Amino acid sequence: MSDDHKEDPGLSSTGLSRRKFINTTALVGLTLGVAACDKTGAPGAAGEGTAAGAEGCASPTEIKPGELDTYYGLWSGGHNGDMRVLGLPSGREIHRIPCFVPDALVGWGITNESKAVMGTKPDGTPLYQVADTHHTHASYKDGNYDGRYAWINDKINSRIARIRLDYFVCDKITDLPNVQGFHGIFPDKADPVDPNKNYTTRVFCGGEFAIPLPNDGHDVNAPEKYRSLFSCVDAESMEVRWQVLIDGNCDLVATSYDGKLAATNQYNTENAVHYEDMMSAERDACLFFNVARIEQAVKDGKFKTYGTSSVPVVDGTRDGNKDPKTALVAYVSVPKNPHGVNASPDGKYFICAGKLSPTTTTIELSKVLDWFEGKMDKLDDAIVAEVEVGLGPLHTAFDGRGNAYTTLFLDSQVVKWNIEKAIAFHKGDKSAKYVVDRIDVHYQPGHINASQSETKAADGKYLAVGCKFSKDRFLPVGPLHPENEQLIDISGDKMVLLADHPVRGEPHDFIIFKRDIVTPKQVYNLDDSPIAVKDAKDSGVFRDGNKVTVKLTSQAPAFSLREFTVKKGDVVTLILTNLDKVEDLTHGFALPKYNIQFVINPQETKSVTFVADKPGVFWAYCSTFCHALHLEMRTRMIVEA
Ligand code: CUK
Ligand code: CUA
Ligand code: CA
Repeated sequence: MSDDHKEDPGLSSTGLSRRKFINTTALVGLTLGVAACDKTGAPGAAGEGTAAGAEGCASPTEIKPGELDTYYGLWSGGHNGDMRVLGLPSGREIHRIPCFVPDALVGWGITNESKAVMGTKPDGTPLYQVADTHHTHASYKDGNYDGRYAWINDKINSRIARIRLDYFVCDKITDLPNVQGFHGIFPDKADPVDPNKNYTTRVFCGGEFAIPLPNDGHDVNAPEKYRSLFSCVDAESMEVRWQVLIDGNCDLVATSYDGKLAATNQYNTENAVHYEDMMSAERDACLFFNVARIEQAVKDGKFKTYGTSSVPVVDGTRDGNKDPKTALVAYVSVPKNPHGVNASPDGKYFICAGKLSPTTTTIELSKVLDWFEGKMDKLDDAIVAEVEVGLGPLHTAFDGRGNAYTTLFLDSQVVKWNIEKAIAFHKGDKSAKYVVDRIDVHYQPGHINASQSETKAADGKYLAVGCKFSKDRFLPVGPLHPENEQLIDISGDKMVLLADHPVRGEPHDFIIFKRDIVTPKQVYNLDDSPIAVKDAKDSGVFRDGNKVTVKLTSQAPAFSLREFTVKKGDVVTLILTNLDKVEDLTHGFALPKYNIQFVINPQETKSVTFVADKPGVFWAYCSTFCHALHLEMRTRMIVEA
């Protein structure tokens, strides 16, 4: 967009040009920032105002040495296949949780325990070396996060990982059958029929690419027969409960607060295989899944299975779902290649961004339910607003005060708009100024999320924006640029840009929640592992034919065995328990020439299995600085020829 003034439908300012508008924003930020300057740096803490950094006032994103951030951010780790944990507002990266891809620090993909989660090839190496994580969301209770779990998708291999938020580790990975390009993911927030289950028990997963079902080599040249599925995974067992066969495809996923509806936006209503055909229709769809009806259909045996998968697949196609009273799926029409579907924190609306249309579409959930019950004839009457917001709208966040914040990829902006005013405008009140503010971001934003945005506790303080291009914002480092995560203060009427954070590509999505939602454990329990070596006296070399178990403990600054001897060709399983109980007293175990390195946290047990195929002396050493005698902390593996 140029700086020239264009008639902006619903712009609440008094017709300011873009240039003036930006200057005004900056000024407001500056003046209010001074007024609101306080020691904690929390926006709005000193009153109404924003907390933009200003002279003589600490930046609100600055966390002084020794102080802690007030929010956690869970960031998708993109191509590293991990989840990153940030502290906000500082933006400091505190931790990375490996999931789908091996990790050299902790030995993910090296230890038997991590390989059991990741899955292995017949030769015992991890199943995959690559991943592409996009979306991460956490478990709910009473409409807010409950700190139990988070989930993350791998788009490349259609796998879903669960992270335990007590230890901040990945504990399960499930492959989705019949699906390629698993993209959107969202946990449910309640059960549609059991009011006692006001917490997450399901995770919904959208399949983006259509494939032949089963994908076993038949119909490869008949793309009109390719299909996409929407999947439901059990939050506890992580087993796939059911799938829905649909027309078109799935992109992002959202869930209602009452547990009755899950939705996916769909950009390929055309069922096309080439991009130009995927954008041939003027409107695509947002699909609503009636969760209770789908589960009843599964109970009633109204499903199919495909190939070797035993997961029940119900019919959610347009043809099979024409009668609202029995329909499992509703297809609401939304403009051209929509991207993103997000649930407003008041529980009333889902918002679909237009992507190829400069609009956002607001769908009222009670009306979708009315349609399912036969109380409303035209499903598209559930659309209560479809308003212009700018070019390339992708994702939407909320402040809990009735405002939505949508990224505009093409305009490189975030637009703040008021949902009820957009509804009034859509109804015909052309004086309803629904656009509240715009801010330039750097550059081409994709995902956006506000603190607590996707919960009933949306607090409207911080907004993070994942900018796909950083261009000139950081020191140049060659051709591969970092991405730019920007932090915006949304506590006032005007958005104020607070900080740029470079981030390794490509996170896509993230969530931000108050730090008291989780209470991470910092020391394991010895009983967490069934194979723990609970006492140094239990250490030793135990032989069963050519299978050898080496039991070892660590306690700074020594391993329990000073050396251990095996024979060339032995299949060695080494079990190591860290008996240190002190917080932060982690040891490492590195074994030269055997490709082994992993860390063991206080009271944690890990194991590795390898063939002792190289005779000689191998100094296994502690690879994590733990003690003044850390360098001396070694054991000697002797492999006899
Ligand atoms: S998609 Cu990346 S910007 Cu995978 Cu969530 Cu929209
Ligand atoms: Cu133990 Cu370093
Ligand atoms: Ca389309």
